[in-house]
Amino acid sequence: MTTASDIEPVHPVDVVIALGANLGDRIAALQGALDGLRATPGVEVVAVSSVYETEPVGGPQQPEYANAVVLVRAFIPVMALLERAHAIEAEWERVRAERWGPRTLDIDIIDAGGAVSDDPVLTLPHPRAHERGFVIVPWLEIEPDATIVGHGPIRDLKVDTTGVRISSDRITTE
Ligand code: A4P
Ligand code: MG
Repeated sequence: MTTASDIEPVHPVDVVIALGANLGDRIAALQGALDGLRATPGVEVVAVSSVYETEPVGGPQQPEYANAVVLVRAFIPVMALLERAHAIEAEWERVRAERWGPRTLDIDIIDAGGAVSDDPVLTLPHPRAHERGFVIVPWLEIEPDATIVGHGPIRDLKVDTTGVRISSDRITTE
């Protein structure tokens, strides 16, 4: 098995992070995630997408999500960034009750400098990102020339974008 620690990419590494929330004050949770990432030593936020209002994909019947994508430059190991993401989720009292179920905050690492890992703790690129409009649409907005290892340019992906609508809500680094 290739683990994330085996193939830790050369630093600094550009990391694509997807944020999602569909319980409670969703925008406050997304903003809290962004603030938490910004406050992380060795992490610089490079770009932040608009917020998107998205229909839930998979799981039980659940409320609509607010989703956004953030690009960061990481001077720390990607595994450390994942641990930080879990800590930020915990601050928002994320309860892992049900896979694909509703959550106050979900922080997924989508891509880390093109690294490939099948470690279940940190799978890279994120194995479902290439088929998800709620990831690809916001990612395209901030990085139109991006590619996903094994899937090519994200602009060429045939993702279902119905149910992905830009929102007037904003999260910001200001
Ligand atoms: N893990 C492995 N690789 C990664 C990675 N690249 N990034 C591990 C983040 N975590 C990764 O995650 C389960 C385990 O995956 C963790 O222990 C972590 O180490 P989780 O966040 O507890 O579980 P989850 O999010 O419920 O599962 P999963 O498989 O990550 O779900 P998805 O695929 O993220 O789907 N619909 C809309 N419209 N918008 C959404 O945001 N999100 C989901 C969750 C479903 N439907 C959605 C949305
Ligand atoms: Mg997740």
